[in-house]
Amino acid sequence: MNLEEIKKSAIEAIESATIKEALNEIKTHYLGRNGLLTGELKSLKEMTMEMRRDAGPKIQELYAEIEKKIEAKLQLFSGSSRKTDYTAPGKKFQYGHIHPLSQVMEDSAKIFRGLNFSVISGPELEAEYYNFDALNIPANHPAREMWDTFWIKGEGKNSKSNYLLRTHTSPVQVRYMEKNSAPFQIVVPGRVFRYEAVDMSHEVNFYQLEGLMVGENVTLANFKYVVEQFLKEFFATMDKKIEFRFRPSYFPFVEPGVEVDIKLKGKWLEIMGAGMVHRRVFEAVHYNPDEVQGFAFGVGVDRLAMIKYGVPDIRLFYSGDLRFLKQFKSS
Ligand code: FA5
Repeated sequence: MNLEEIKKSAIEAIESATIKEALNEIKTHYLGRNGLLTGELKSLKEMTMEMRRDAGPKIQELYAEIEKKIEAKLQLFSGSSRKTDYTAPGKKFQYGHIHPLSQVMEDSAKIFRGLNFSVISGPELEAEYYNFDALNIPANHPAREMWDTFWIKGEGKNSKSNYLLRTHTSPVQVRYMEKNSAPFQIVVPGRVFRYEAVDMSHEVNFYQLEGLMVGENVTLANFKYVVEQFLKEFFATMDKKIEFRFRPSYFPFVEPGVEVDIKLKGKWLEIMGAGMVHRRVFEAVHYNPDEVQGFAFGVGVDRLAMIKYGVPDIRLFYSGDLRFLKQFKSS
């Protein structure tokens, strides 16, 4: 092999090496004690002075060039003692997926959009005024006990500057009506907080979807239609027909008030509170209760998800357990 050939084959070998070990082998092959170039260097001894003067620097130059190229490439592999084969197929990237509760909120919002509702949001850190007072739940009223509250430290001067973690999405009704006039129909998906004991159907942190439709002639019959449409569409993928019932109930911000239950494995599970907006709420937002009327509802998103996916315990949604969450991958 002449020098040109050695150079060509050495460079090709270096360029195609993909692991550190291959480079070390190349180094031995060309520059090692019995290497090709080392052999060339040794052969100088047998040459005449004149030939040596010509060939010597060329061999040394090539020796240095190859050494430099090997070192440069070795640098690329430094830092990892693992044998890395850069030609091996890559590891499959694990894509995450949407959390079942987010999915249920998105699905629900989509159904309501289809029913001509707008999707609105409101703050999780809420003023006492919006969470309670404006919803006809004055301070010291026993109805406040319906919602065990996480209060924020620091006394505000009044209920507008006294803060809490909202116990329901209903305060957004007031916030929306303060800024917009009827007629309208909105839904408000969001996170709510309650200072209560956790069990299989109660969490301290959960999600609700509020609905509010106000106009001149909106009635409870309209609510019944909307809720039926929603439940039918939401549970359309379930093989069994879902059964639900309306039950009279009490919430200070509606009159009359109802609760909606869904039958699950022979048992009724409460999924939402609802009713016709109370005139005091309209008065708080300076609407004329003799000119408008409407319905409101607040549905438990976690409960909807539990029913749809057959999840027996609400705590599973917040467990962060991948064995649980991965089951919702294609949903
Ligand atoms: C309310 O929060 C009212 N704001 C609902 C409402 C809105 C009534 C508009 C009238 C008009 P309630 O506390 O019942 O009501 O909660 C509503 C739904 O949230 C319940 O039906 C249930 O599905 C769900 N829910 C309540 N507490 C919890 C909890 N701790 N964990 C999970 N879901 C809950």
